[in-house]
Amino acid sequence: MYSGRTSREMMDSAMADTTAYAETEADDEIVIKVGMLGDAQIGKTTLMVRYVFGQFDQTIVQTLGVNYLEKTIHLRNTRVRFSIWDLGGEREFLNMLPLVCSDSSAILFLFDLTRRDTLNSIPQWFRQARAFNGSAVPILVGTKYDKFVDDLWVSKEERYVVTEQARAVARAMQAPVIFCSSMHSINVKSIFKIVLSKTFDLRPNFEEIKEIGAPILEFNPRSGI
Ligand SMILES: Nc1nc2c(ncn2[C@@H]2O[C@H](COP(=O)(O)OP(=O)(O)O)[C@@H](O)[C@H]2O)c(=O)[nH]1
Ligand SMILES: [Mg+2]
Repeated sequence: MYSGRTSREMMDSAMADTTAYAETEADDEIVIKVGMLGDAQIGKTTLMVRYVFGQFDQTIVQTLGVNYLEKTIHLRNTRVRFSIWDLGGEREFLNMLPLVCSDSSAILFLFDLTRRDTLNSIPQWFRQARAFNGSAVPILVGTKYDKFVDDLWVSKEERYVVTEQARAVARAMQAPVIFCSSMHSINVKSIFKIVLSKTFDLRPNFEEIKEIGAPILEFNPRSGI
């Protein structure tokens, strides 16, 4: 279960497994640690559950501390094990930031597309994460795309403003930017494909999506300039 481990157990396993990007000799398995950061209630835990279990779970309880989940996929002849760490967004969990950030190959910086304040927080999350990990690939992820394109929640003008602001933040971080919906399963797998392509320096086998109002997927930080 995704919330079944105590932070003590996770701390122990983090210490035991100090290389996030480790190739085990017994089999061709590579472990890629992915950290997830962002304000509370933006859909971090929902996203990891959607990716790992393929379900949209509305009964997820607020993350107290850190959630940890794993998912193994196959890339050519290699097994790739994503080890995904999700930090509770409340400020009191900031002391666990090193646990999530250190040794991560990629860090997802998430914000809620329907709440500008959560995008405004990203530069601070980025600075804090960089203090513990200067080399992880950053990826900016806008959540709740289903709500973002609903006129009841977000006006057309607001969609334009948020998209342009997200691009500017992504450029400043030199990060790809992607909009997703865990509820409608839009771009969820693509996030982890971007993690793979950036980690292994592979050319992604899908096209960028740049049209305002579409589920944005821009993996070249300089695109859109
Ligand atoms: N409409 C919509 N709601 C979502 C989506 N993802 C998460 N939510 C809702 O947002 C709330 C917060 O989600 P949660 O995963 O607990 O956020 P966290 O605090 O960042 O881990 C919950 O009520 C979720 O059901 C999404 O893709 N679309
Ligand atoms: Mg959570």
